[in-house]
Amino acid sequence: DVRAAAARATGLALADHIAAGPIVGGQLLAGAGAVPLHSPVDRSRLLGAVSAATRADIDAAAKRARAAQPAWDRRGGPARARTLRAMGDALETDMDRLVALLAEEAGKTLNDAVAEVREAVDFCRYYAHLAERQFAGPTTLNGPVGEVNSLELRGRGTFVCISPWNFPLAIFTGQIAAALAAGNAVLAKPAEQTPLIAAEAVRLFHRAGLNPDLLALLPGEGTDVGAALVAHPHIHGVAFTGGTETAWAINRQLAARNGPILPFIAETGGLNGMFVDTTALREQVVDDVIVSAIGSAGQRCSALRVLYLPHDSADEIIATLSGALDALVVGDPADPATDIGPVIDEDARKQLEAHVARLEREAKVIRRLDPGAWGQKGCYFGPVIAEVPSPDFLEREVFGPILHVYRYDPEVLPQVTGKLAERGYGLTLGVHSRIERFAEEVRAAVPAGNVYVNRSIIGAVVGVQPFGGEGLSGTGPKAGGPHALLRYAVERAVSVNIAAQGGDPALLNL
Ligand code: UN1
Repeated sequence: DVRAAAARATGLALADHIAAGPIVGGQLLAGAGAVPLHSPVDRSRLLGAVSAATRADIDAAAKRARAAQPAWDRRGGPARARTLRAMGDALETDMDRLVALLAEEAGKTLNDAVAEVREAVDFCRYYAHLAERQFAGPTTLNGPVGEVNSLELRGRGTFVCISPWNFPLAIFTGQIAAALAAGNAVLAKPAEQTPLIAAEAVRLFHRAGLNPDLLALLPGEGTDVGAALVAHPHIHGVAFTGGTETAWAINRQLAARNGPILPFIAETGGLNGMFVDTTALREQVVDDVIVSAIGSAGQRCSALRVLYLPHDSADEIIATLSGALDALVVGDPADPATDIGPVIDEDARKQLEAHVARLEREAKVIRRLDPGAWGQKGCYFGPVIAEVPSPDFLEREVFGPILHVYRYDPEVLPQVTGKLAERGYGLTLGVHSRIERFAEEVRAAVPAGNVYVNRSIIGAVVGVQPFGGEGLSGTGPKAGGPHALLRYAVERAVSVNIAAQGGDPALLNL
């Protein structure tokens, strides 16, 4: 059993501290300074150290990427797919080690860590499949007699990929796999909290046969390295997953560049709601709400933030939710019995505590789970259920295990959905009802890239539930969907006049 093996491996696998830093041309460089990395599970546990990329490292990586990319692009989709599939296999082979590291560095529970490695594998295989299908050569288009028209997709050049700490392997690998599949080289900036797992992924890509010059790791603290990458003259696009504010900052930086207009692929936050009516199956609602709002310590952009309950069933559902919260086990993520691990760091915990203070003043905290001794050891935050006095109490995403409940009057449902829609996010949306008309009314009123009916609102499966939002939640294209690679590529239409050669469709092959 992989989970048990990973549980044993935790601690053992990390006995030696890990060094992460800039990886350029396959070499780990000294970078600037070495910052120690502590586990959010136990802040006294030193995991390793990371050094930031310097300007010179970034320039060197960009230069190598620029030199290596054209040949990678010319190899074509099917050849690139073979490398991506090898990466998928390598991730699978190293599952135990990666799961152990995810538990230590990111505080992921074993279930979440296993799911995350699988998702990284899925991204590699799915994008390999798209590369084979969409990048195998020009597509012939119908056109006027006397012409041959075709359309081909090519890589843009060098993509900057900036990824978050909450899916430090799956999203990190997914962005890179997409950019590579489309024929690009990549300069990857991992989240500052999770450089070790990112370094492991980069090493695996290289070991899977990828020319090291096509993928550099450029860690950094704060925004310096990210800003230097986005401003770099030799990049051709940016893919970003993280907070909405950071996406605005990147957007401003891109707008200030002269020269080519670069594509910006952003996947950002959500203010995700779930609407329940009186016909919903209550036990199912409770299950799906706990998984969506409290599972993964609420640290998913897809997580449920506001639950809308109709007056008539609110008391009963809230009571059952409180009981379900009490039954959750907060603890060591490497212990298979644990449901909720830590939040990512002290900053996150402080921000969440500040939000709880606001809830205590302006709303009503209904239930809170006590993390017990873990609260002193690591960055643990006791999950909260609170009742809020207005449908638009929450202005923006609060990233952690806090469920806000609002009781609504079904008579004024359009006002309630309207208030949520006005916030401008559009990521996930849940509906629990056995009335189709209710589900349709909610769907029509609230923008969302991913709508889930009578189930949890997290855990989009690659290739099955293409994931990504609109408005304040991102630009698309959806990750793990059939159009995922298109903005990583340029399209070229080629029209050849064959009538001028007496109708011979073939150009002379000289
Ligand atoms: C994120 O949390 O940054 O559907 C996005 C899900 C995940 C969310 C990833 N794919 O829950």
